[in-house]
Amino acid sequence: MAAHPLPERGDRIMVMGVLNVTPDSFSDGGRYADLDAAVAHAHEMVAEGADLIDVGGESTRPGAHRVAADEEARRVLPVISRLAAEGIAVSVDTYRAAVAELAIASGAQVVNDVSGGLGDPDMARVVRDSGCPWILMHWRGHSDRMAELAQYEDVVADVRTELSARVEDALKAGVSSDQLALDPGLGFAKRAEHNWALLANLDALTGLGLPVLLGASRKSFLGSLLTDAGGAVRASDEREDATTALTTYAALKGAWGVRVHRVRPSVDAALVVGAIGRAR
Ligand code: PMM
Repeated sequence: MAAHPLPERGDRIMVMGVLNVTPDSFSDGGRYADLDAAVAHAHEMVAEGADLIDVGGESTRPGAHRVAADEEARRVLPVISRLAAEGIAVSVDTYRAAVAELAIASGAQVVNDVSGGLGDPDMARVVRDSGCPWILMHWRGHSDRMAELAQYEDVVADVRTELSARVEDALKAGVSSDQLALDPGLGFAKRAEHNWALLANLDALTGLGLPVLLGASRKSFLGSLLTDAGGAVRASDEREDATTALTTYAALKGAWGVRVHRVRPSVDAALVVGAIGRAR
């Protein structure tokens, strides 16, 4: 099938709304496990301007339990089928080729792969055969090993080199460069200082010439920045303003899009940066 690139808009960067259909995701876990509730939440995000709904069935939160592929499919496929039938653009957040293949058959238009292709050797074939866009996130291993894998010589250079290798592998497997996008994988085998360094040097990734997605929404490096007077880490649903600040930054730095839990503030921020850019 012919490759089709990631969608873009002329007025602002893209905003991907997170729809975790898992009982244990760290920020919205359990709330959208029920099909109707999940679909209703997707509608809310679309009404607020989401361009893409990212449906995931396995939490990637540090220390989260992995689920079997059939359980992951059982969680995501009904939601994807319903949303796709209603004309809503969907990405599937999975590193499993079998789940991605079923999701694409159910109407998913994008594969959001937190393993950058490392999690399943068959993913490149599925992506190549479908022609759909493939977001390659920087990843070093599953959640249970993330802390020990957060060792870098130079985090910016290392992430750039490792993501470039993922791109090479994809191209060798016959995937078209038009299909690819990159993501630094904030919080995945990265301590707070690694995330800040990657953000400060985002040009190192955008300079690779592929669309870049940032997933900073509500992550713990924001919680530890925003400690209150007593030193307590800010709760995940109170990290929205910081998330919006990073959407503004992503838009200014030329990212393709952001992956967020609350859509409207990021859409607003993206529109503001877009309007300033057009007035130049
Ligand atoms: N983060 C999470 C899940 N999927 N996908 C991409 N491309 N980038 C990310 O940063 C990313 C992701 C984990 O966050 P969640 O548990 O809040 O969904």
